[in-house]
Amino acid sequence: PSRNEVPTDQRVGEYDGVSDPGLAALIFQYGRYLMIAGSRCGTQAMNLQGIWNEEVIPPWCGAYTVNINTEMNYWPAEVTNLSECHEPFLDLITDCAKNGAVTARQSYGLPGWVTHHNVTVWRNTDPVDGNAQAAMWNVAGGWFCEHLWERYQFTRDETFLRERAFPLMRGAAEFLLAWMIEDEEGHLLTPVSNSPENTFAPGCAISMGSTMDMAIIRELFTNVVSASELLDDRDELVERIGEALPKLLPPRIGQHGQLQEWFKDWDNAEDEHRHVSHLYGLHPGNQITKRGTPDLFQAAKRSLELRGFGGTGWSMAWKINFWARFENGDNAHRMIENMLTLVDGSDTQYRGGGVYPNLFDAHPPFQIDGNFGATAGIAEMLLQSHSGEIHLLPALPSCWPKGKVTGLKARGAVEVDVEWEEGRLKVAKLRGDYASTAVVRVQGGDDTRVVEIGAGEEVEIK
Ligand code: FUC
Repeated sequence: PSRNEVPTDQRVGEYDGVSDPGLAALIFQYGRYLMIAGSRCGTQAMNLQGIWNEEVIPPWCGAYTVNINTEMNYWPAEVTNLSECHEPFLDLITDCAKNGAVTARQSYGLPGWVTHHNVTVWRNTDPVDGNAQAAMWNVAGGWFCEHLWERYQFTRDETFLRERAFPLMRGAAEFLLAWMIEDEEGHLLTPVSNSPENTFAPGCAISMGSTMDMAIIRELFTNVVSASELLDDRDELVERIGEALPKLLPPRIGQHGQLQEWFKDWDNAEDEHRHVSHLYGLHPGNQITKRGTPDLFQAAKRSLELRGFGGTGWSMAWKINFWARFENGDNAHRMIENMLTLVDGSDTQYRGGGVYPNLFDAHPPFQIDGNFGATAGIAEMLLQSHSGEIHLLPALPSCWPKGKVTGLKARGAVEVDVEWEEGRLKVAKLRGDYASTAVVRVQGGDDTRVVEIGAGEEVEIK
């Protein structure tokens, strides 16, 4: 019988990549289905369990954990062409900027707005009680702004950028600029931070300038300057943000050849922590790329190798995305395979991640973010556009020799169809509502070609 007739739990149990590529396609479409079902204009943004929560007090109180989980929920929104489903999260960001301005003023005596690692339906932006390795993390506003900027990148909606995104981006940057201090070498860095939920020694999580903090700030400041140029809207604050950029503490390579996670080279080579925050510049960011920053790229890869191929459900989903950015389709697929580990529906204790028999992501317990992370990761294996070019099939695994995908979205507001055979691109179609010039790379090749796409036209690449 066709694999589609086999019960899902059995398919998951038997998944080896080769004999049932349709299950990966199903996982991909399932994430889109969940997004359409769970996040529409006027609804709440999806939290840890989304609309599928069935408990009065769900795990982690059904919060928005914004040091990874909420953003991961929305990774597939733009790239899988569901931009309108992004709206509830963009609304949440807008609300947080209001409350976050009060938190910035009252808790820090600083301008702009701030959000910490946990938000609820009431949009509280202050740190929660409990342990500092989660709570003392105040760069969420920066990560939020990545979603605003990306929304513009994928849609080219300049009104959105001008009226909604830019004022929030500017305010988030204003807080972070005021929050940073200068070290003895003249670098600007965050004075107190963590690397979400990890520790560098037993009980020790707080230091200055963690790599993730600095990556988020560098990205935000870069995007504020770009947006201000695009909109021709510069002022004294934007000038100061631009001047701060070259002074930000840069990413560094540590003793294990890894991308250093902390201010000092405290990284433990045995550390398999589920968070891989120091690789923010690789994904979802775009500061670390194969061709732009080859040394940091190698170091980031070393870091990921050290973290291993396991983790909670969402952690494995993140690793699909990372390996896709490393243009390593087989390792990306290995993460899909690891994620497709069947977890008993009655199991709510953390014992290694996977999926439940209905394909819901299992942290465990149930958390919906891993589903969205997997969908985004699969998209990232087939199409990337974070480094100024449209890269077709950047991380195709050897077990998917033949296939096609239609209607993915690339930055620049270009819609992309791709078809491949015998592991090679057969044909791609690019189209958009706006005229654009795209630099196109195919399957990690050395050459790129420049393609002119007329407004409303479709261009074929063979
Ligand atoms: C963060 C993660 C946990 C879990 C929780 C909801 O604290 O580190 O693994 O996903 O959020």
